Amino acid sequence: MSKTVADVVLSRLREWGIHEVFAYPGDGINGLLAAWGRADNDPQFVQARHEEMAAFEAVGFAKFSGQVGVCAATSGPGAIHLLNGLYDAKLDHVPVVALVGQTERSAMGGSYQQEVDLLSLFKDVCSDYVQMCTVPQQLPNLIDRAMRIAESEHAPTCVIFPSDVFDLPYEAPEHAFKQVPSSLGLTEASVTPAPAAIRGAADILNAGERVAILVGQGARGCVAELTTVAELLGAGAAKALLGKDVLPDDLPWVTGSIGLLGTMPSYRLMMDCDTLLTVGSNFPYTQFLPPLDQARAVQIDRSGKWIGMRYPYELNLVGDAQPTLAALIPLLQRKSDRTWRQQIESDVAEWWNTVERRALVDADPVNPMRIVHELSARLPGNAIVTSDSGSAANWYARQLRFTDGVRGSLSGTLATMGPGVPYAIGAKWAHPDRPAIALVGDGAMQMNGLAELITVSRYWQQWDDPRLIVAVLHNNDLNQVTWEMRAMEGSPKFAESQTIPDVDYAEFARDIGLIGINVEETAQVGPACDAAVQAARPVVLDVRCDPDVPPIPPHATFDEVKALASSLAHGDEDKWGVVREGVKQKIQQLLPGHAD
Ligand SMILES: Cc1ncc(C[n+]2csc(CCOP(=O)(O)OP(=O)(O)O)c2C)c(N)n1
Ligand SMILES: [Mg+2]
Repeated sequence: MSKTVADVVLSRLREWGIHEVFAYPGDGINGLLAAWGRADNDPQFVQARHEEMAAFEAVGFAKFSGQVGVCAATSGPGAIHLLNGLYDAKLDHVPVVALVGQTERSAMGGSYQQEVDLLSLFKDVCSDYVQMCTVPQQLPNLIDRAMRIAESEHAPTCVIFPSDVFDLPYEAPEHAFKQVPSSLGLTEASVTPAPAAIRGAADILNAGERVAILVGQGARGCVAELTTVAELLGAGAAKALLGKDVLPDDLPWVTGSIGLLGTMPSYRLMMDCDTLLTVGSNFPYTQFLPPLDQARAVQIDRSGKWIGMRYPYELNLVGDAQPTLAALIPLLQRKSDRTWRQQIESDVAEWWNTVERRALVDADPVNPMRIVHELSARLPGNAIVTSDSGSAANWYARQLRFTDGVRGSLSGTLATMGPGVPYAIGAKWAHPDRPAIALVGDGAMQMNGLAELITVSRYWQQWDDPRLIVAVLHNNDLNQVTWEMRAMEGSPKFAESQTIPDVDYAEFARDIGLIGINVEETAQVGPACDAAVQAARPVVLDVRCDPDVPPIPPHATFDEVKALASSLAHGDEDKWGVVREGVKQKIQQLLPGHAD
């Protein structure tokens, strides 16, 4: 039998080094599925429960492997389900290729069943590249460009196939008019700014007395350079959420996360500095950067498209982080006055004490910080940690102490609920030999996580290291919303909206062949974490957490947190209604702008 278009789609993916496609079937891609069968499931068809989760798995795979993630879905509803995951890729700058079916060419434009205008649907999310394949000669170019653009632009791309096109006999493009032959691969490029621009940056940084560094995911792989820069400048470095695993937390000058989910030393670093160096970050919350007229600032970013926002930078240095920092280092003068650096290091040391004390505050039944704290203490050095959106993101940002080599991520920019478990699954395809740990709220479990545990139960035996731990923050509440309502609206919890049904997550795990551990009280937390990190199969830690522990903003002191926690610990709604004004004021005093 001659090759079909679908055979060539799969063989081209193989030539690109793709070993897995996160997918869900349907008749829009039946021709592709038939080819998959002929290809002996190479690349592996990884079956998600829902196309959104297939897309999240591709995003997680791409984030943790550094390679392009591929997902596939059928026409109409399948394509629509992909969208949120693809937006997650777009907003966090992650390379993902989506392969999507469409109704047959003969039906297109006929308002046919499951016919959706897919070019328009994907136009925004895959704005870097979305194309439809209508004749065989468009291949391999469409696949090649989708892969190359995803990789070089760090963006999602999409190729749409009317279902009958998959079954057409393949014909390669010829050496002829209006034919587009294509080629595989692309090499890595490295951008270094012009020497004069580096000199300009060095002058600004050398003139400062109190230098702050902000790192994001664009600074990945630069621990040595950043350490040297920080040492020379006597600086400290704060981390944007997606840059949490870019610098280890055991370096004494690393102040941890910044922003709403940030730490006290990061806040002070930014508020008190006179010079800012931002490397590979588009951290959005300007109010957590230095006051606008206070600091002279330099930004390093790989692309002119993303540089210069968020702060009035004096110099926007377009370049990759590593070669730019390497070129900068010889021009930096070591600051002899180390007072600023000493202050930062003492703030950081004090902060880690605060983190521990907060985690040890009694709560009813379990303080959510405690479970994250105990997991942090047991994190294998090669762990990959994911978090869902919700209160878990606060604890991910503040409580976890990453050592060098630990990877972690979450939906940083879209901040969507739902990717915690799928990201961890994607991580297991990126690194089957590493343990994955997901921090997930019970709302996110009910939205996506429970379903995707079924995917875990289907595949875990193929992973070299079978450990995938899902820590469920079981508070029967959409707690992040409840706290936002209290803090921002001064409103009590609206139970109709935020109270969620009680589910036994551990029992569900046990029912599908995983290990499920119910953690009902604080004394069980440590032993449960021990069991999870030693287990020989995936584990769900179902932790009954106190919804009255506030995911408090960064500059709160330990005593303030404790007072808040205990004033709320035993409150019912009526009592909350009575106390809420006082608590609201208290919280607002802790918000930025009231920081003094
Ligand atoms: C898809 C989506 N829907 C809604 C939201 C708004 N949102 C952010 S956090 C959150 C609550 C999360 O609740 P849960 O998963 O139980 O975590 P908790 O905060 O209770 O720990 C909601 C509804 C969102 N970010 N994404
Ligand atoms: Mg919850």
